[in-house]
Amino acid sequence: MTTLLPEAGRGEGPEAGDGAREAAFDAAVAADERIEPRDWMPDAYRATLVRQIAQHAHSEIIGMQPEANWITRAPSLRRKAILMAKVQDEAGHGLYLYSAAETLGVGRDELLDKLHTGRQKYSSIFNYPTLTWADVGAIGWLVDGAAITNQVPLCRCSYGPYARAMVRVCKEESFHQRQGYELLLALSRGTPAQHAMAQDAVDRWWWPSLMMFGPPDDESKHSAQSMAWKIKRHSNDELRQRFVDICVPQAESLGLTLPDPELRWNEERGHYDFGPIDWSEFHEVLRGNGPCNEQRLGRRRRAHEEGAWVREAAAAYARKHGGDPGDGDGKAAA
Ligand code: BYC
Repeated sequence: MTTLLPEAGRGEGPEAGDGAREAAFDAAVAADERIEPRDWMPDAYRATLVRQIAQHAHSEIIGMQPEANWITRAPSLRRKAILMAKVQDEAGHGLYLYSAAETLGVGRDELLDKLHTGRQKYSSIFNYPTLTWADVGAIGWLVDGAAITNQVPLCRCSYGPYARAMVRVCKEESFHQRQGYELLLALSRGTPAQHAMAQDAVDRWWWPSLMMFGPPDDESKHSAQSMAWKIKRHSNDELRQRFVDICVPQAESLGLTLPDPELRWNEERGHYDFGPIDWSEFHEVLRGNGPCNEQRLGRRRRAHEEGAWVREAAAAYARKHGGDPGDGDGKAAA
């Protein structure tokens, strides 16, 4: 953003109070300029971004677990290499996003602590089990597909570091979605047992994928403000509808059906109608009662504890070489 002074200087004169800084912030958002870390921003804007970016980062690293479950059992070397690359990409997305959150003045330790103690959320979708190899395909096609639908508009988010992180994330998610689609296509065209396995996975992942977009608009408490701030560009229901419209023809090409008898083209609306979502299931998952909540969080806490020695060694190395102990690569922070 160019019209706002950096925080250190902006609004410090007697003539520029919070009102003037807020007006400059509002004007920048209205003009579709980016807000950068050193710009003044309302406390609530900062808090909303920390909440959303942290939740997003947590989703990326928790999201590694359901798929990593299949790395050692991938059916071929090719599939194994692809899956390992994908899971590593998710770790990378987590790192970009934690870095984006850090630009808002929160430490990674603090965010991880909030995840581990249940004070911050991660996406509902990662509380479902991956029962068969076809689930890897269904996650790629549906879960990454839903993620792209949600995240492409976030490339235009008003907060610069989040928007820029999303550009690379979306490119990688696009590869993930295609690998899932291709995997399901191979199964769908395979033996009857393989076809049935693909259909079963789609049956189980379809509704939870629709829930990823969040509660319906009339129950979405943050949407109106986040859209006014241009953090979100579309409502939860708009993105959910966009996703359904994309998936129906893709399911047809895959030779698979979506588990919704009410799914049909509505000429008047120019969209597919779909059946009611079981929001009680979504709320149960958010309350910690999904099929895998305990397992996912337990595994994450364990991984963090088991990694303590790495963090300690990195900090000791940094101290020894005159660097910033918080800078894990040990390079000196000037
Ligand atoms: N799960 O007012 P609302 C990936 C919460 S990972 C859990 O509509 P908002 C991948 C919401 O936080 C991609 N909680 O909220 C990784 C709020 O609760 P709090 C993950 C949810 O923020 C590995 C309350 O419900 N994507 O792609 O305006 C392998 C009310 O909701 C969920 C992101 O994180 C949910 N699904 O809109 C494969 C995208 N939905 O915080 C793939 C970034 C809602 O007040 N996030 N809640 O206690 C967003 O775009 C928005 O935060 C949401 C929700 C659309 C998710």
